Amino acid sequence: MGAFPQTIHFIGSNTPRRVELSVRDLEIEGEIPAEINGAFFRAVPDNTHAPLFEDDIALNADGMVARFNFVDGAVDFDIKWVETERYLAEKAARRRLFGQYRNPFTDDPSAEGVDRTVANTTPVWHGGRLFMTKEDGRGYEINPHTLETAGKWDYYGTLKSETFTAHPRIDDKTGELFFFGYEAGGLCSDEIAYGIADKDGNLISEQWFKQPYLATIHDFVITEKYVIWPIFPTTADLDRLKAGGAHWAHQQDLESWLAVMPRYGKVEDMRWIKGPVGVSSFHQVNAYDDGDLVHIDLCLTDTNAFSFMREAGGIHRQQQEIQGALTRWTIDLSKDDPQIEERPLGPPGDLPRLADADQGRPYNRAWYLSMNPQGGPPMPGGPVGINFNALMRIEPGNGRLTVMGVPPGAAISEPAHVPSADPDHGGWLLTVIDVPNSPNPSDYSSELWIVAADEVEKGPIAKVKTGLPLRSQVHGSWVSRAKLDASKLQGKA
Ligand code: V55
Ligand code: FE
Repeated sequence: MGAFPQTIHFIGSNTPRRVELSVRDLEIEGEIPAEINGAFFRAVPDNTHAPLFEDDIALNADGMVARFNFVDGAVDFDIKWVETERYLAEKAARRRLFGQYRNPFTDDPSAEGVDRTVANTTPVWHGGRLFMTKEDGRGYEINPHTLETAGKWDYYGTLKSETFTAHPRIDDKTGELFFFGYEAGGLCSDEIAYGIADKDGNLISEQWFKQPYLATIHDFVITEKYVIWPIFPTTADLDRLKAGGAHWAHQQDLESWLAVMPRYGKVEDMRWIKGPVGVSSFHQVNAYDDGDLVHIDLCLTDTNAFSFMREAGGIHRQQQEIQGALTRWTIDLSKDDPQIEERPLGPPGDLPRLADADQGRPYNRAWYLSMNPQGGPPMPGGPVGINFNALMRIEPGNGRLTVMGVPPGAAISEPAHVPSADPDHGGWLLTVIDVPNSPNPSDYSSELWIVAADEVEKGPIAKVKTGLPLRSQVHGSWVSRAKLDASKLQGKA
């Protein structure tokens, strides 16, 4: 096997770790609240083999599924590869066969026809099943007890879309899962599929529509009445792919769009609202409707946050120069020609977390990650290549902001939220913190911090120490013990 490149995609918390393991009874500092009973699943891109290209990126790494399992105040840790078609083909070949991120024209000829998706982005729990998702393919079902891969998920053969977003939205009240897939008809298809699965995990509708240009659509939002796709001008081009180029290039001169329709409506009733030029957002916090008004809260930046997507579009800007804000877009659907009204809600940042019960409804708190320049130089690693070092709690109604920092040089990853049954308690956040051991950026120890969700400024109430340097996650999900006990796939943890 070749050597790993020494770029931001392979150093710091992106250092390939490549180990499947199980550790029982992790060291705990403090006490785990009894209500934290269930599993925190994490999607972790890692590398089974060194890449074919020196400029390979973390988003192109193979999916691992990790689990912190909370049982009677103890915590066990496990991590396992997702056995995708791609993983199995490379395992058999004992080498890397797949080339650049989302470019099959750069693959070894022996990989032709093998599904390229890596299931490395979000663990999704719905209808009693766990899925590992990546937006360029369908999800893979994982046994939540053994972490073994059960196979690709197609809703009992009924799904038509070839892709499934890593950001479906679940309405906590109805239990329905709303999802989409872009490039739904295959590589560089301009079709978007919009689907709804009922609370039991059966596909009840799937409709297709076309997007205005071939954009990456990473996330979307629901409200009680509507479904909305924010579409930003980072576009794909089949000829560029055939020439061995990048899948995505940001276009700074192109307008953004909002596609809005009644969530149980027909795609023929889609309304298209033009948005600002050149902006980008990978994650939206939430949205809700209020009469004819719809509010959409986004982690917005003035250009694409991923350097490789900017550079493919000829945009050369340092990561630190990128401007942004947690932003509210409001539209008035009673108007014939609604315009986007924009106002800032909070400092720049990304990887937002919402309490499940607040999805698509008026809400008074959310959490996200940001960068505190006083925290020292950031640890390299994470999906973008530079880690966050602060956890923010925001009250979007009044702008109240509280912050939790981390030790100097440490990295923080997206928190999961564990609700409390006590209506006067805001629940807890679980977040992995990578704490440096030495000036070598690959030398750190990963800890899971437990934080009172409404008192982040007080810091952790408990720390679970893995004693290991874990590779950066992308997204994570909390699943309660009751849901795990009732899962469709069973097996010994
Ligand atoms: C993102 C993550 C991806 C991807 C495309 O966070 C976008 C954004 C982990 O994979 O393939
Ligand atoms: Fe994401």
